Amino acid sequence: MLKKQIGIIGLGIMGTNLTLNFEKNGYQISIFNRTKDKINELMLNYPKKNIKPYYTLKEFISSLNHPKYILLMVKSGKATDETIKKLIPYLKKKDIIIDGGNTYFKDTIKRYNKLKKIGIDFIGMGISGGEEGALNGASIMPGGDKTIYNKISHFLIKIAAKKNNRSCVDYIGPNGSGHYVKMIHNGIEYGNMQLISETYNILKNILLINNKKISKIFNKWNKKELNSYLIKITRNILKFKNKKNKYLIDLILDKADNKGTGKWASISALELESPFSLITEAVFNRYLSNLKEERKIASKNKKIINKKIKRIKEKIFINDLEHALYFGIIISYTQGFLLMQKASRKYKWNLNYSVIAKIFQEGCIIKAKILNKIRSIYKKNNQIKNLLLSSFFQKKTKKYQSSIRNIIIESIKHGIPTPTLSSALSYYDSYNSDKLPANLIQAQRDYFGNHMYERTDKKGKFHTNWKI
Ligand code: NBP
Repeated sequence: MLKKQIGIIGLGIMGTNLTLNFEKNGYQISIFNRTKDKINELMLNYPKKNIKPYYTLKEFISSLNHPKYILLMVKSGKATDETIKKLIPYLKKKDIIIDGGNTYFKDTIKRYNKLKKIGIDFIGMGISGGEEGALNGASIMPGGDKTIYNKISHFLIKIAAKKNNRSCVDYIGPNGSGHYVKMIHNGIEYGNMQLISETYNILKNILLINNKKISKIFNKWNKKELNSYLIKITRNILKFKNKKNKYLIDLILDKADNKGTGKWASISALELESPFSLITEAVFNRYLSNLKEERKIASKNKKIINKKIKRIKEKIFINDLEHALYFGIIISYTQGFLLMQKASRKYKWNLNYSVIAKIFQEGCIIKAKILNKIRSIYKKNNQIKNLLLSSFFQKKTKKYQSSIRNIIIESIKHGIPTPTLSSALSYYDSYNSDKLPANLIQAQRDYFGNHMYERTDKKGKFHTNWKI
């Protein structure tokens, strides 16, 4: 067997860049794509690389020795099913299919079970980092049988991003767990992006400061605890000017699309009954942003309050904003990791969260300094109930809570929306409350639906005839 031989199907941005990454690492690559154009384009651009193009699936498969390693980088969903169906007649037992697409984890579980029955091994593998990660080192989350992971780990380690000489790849767990973790990664990405966009909006519309200065503020923040890939690219975006010397950010329409992974994560949170309010708010706000025409009409009703905060307060306000953003980011990761904990129990995946935090530390969109802390907290105790119970985040949130309150109050006064910042604080306030008004909800449910209630003074379930 040629150990350094891999077949890649699907030559979109990701497939093409992963092909180049493998090649760079000494692998011989066979490539195939549904339509010929992408194969020709890749071969034209890189004629001297150790890449072998095939124009039929049969030739492509024949070029690989048994057991064959085949990486699918096609559009998730129907395209993945169709490709697997076409592959099966050419495969033998012990051949390995790796799905590197953004696949819904329940589809991965189904495919894993189906292929297992015919002896074909299947790995559902989340990949993050976009085209840059695919080319120079991605964050990789493989799920499936550990024995199969061990067979492919040698090449995953090579193409993964590196952090302090550690590869950002490791075995995640059985069947759909790799794609689940990638889905949560994307959920946290939605949360963090929305939080950052809210702080940008506050700087722009409360402090009325320009893009250049906002970029400098993000640059400063990026040197401290907020250091992350998303803060870095925000800094770069805000200072970017087009050929006409205009800030490009000001020419971009305020509508944000999505590819559905944030929605899947929120659906899973509802199914598993795990609080995921911040990330779901971020998903909802993408939908809200798309109601551009309605918002245009409705905005005529809103009284514009454009009173600039007094200059003397500006420094304190920016400091508060920095802390408020960090507070929000803490809650975004907290809710993401909590949901993974719930899913791990439900699907019996036995996830290791310090390993997951390690994988997120380089090559992916949510890489951030905070992950170092998260990693060490879970390393000490993989079963900690909530990151907010760790002494580090307990102290941080306690210290920064007055900042986030100030920011939200000022934003409300100015009519500036802070859906995720507010959600972060509400979650924190609820989680840190010994008493919530759920006693009243219990009573209401019992009143209209005879649902019974529990008491503080006695054990058991009780019903009251409230209407007399
Ligand atoms: P796309 O998601 O746009 O997928 C394009 C590839 O899917 C092309 O090779 C295309 O072939 C193939 N394809 C389609 Br579309 N329908 C097909 C079908 N019915 N049968 C066979 N092949 C079909 O490209 P991408 O952005 O490179 O993403 C690839 C995978 O990686 C996706 O699942 C994506 O969600 C995931 N991912 C993307 C990113 C990113 O940043 N872009 C990051 C992480 C993961 P064609 O050329 O013949 O149309």
